[in-house]
Amino acid sequence: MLQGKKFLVLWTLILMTLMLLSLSTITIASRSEEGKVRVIIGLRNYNVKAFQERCNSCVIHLEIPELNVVVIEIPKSIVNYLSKLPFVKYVEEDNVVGIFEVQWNVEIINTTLVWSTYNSTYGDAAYGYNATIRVAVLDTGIDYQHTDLSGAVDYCIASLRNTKTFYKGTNLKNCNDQNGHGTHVAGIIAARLNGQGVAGVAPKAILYAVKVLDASGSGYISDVAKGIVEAVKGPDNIAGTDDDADIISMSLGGSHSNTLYNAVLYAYSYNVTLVAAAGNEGASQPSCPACYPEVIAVGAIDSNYSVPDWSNRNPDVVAPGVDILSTWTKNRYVYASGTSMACPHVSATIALIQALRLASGLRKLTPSEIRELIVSTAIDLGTEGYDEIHGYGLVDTYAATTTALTMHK
Ligand SMILES: [Ca+2]
Ligand SMILES: [Ca+2]
Ligand SMILES: [Ca+2]
Repeated sequence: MLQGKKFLVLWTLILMTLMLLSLSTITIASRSEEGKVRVIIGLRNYNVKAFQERCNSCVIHLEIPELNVVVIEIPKSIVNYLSKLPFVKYVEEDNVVGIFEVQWNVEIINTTLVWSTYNSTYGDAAYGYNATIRVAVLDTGIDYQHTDLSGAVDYCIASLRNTKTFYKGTNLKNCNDQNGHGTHVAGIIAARLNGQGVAGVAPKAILYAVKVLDASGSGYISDVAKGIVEAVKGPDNIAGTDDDADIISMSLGGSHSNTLYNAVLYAYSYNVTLVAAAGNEGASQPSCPACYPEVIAVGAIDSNYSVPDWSNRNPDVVAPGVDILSTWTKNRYVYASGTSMACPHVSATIALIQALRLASGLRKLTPSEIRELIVSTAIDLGTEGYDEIHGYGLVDTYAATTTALTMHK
């Protein structure tokens, strides 16, 4: 209260001085920002330069002489008083104009309907959280310090070109992202629903960062295979336990490899669902590991439901993959395109499915059940039924989760 009163007295003095248009300057002691509001002052018969001269210790955050406005921070209690001053045309709050946190890509697959429908009954499971559900992101690492990924990563597996660098543990620094790609993918899955930045499809899901690609975005097939095996085993190094990854999300691809396929089969045998990007070569078939029948292959669509030329044909399903806004290194947000962006939409959808299944007292679905569920609930696009451009269609998070809660009871 005292602080507030002091503010008021101080500011009244300042404003009275301004009213007198005295040539003396004003000194304002620096204070805590508490109780202050950022306002735009539209000036009348008085230019910005003059305002500045008479208030040279005012912290003017911005001035736009062409519009005769200045931006300053003042105690909320004097806004009304200020607006009545003769040289003030108007005072308005300088509100934050943000991007919409929930972007088109999350809306178009009906994810917000999942959140709003199931949150009241199943709590955080509606946002992809369950104590035992983990999505392993095999990529360039994850910027785990990004404010929009706060608490999203709880384990690191790094297998990068050299067995000496192999790491498995909770020191997330070893899985930090020097590229941005992995952080973008992680954000599409699990960026937090926190009123800022963007939101992922499963904004309370927990991730394992599995760094198998280097700063340039490439890595050996053996690193990917090792990453799959280690993600399956999880922190306790035993496959088939609660801490195993449940979903392995692979926004990467290349040619067929026996070793890679065996790693896929290993994961599949432990009921880990695998999802991969179809690839961006405009090829007639998905690249590998998306090429394997045990892996859900995801192609890209844009916001007009069109599949770009570069999205490899014959995917299982398609998901948003053109101009997707997501998290990036150094706390940034970046638009990116590729089947790499499409893949994590499906991975996150599966996290929602499994978390909701467990929350409702049902068992987790097996990879083959998940695949059947994802393709059968997809929104058919293009020619009726399966077609080589859209696969079975656009993944529908709401239809998939709703069906998941009624099947295999
Ligand atoms: Ca957010
Ligand atoms: Ca385990
Ligand atoms: Ca179709």
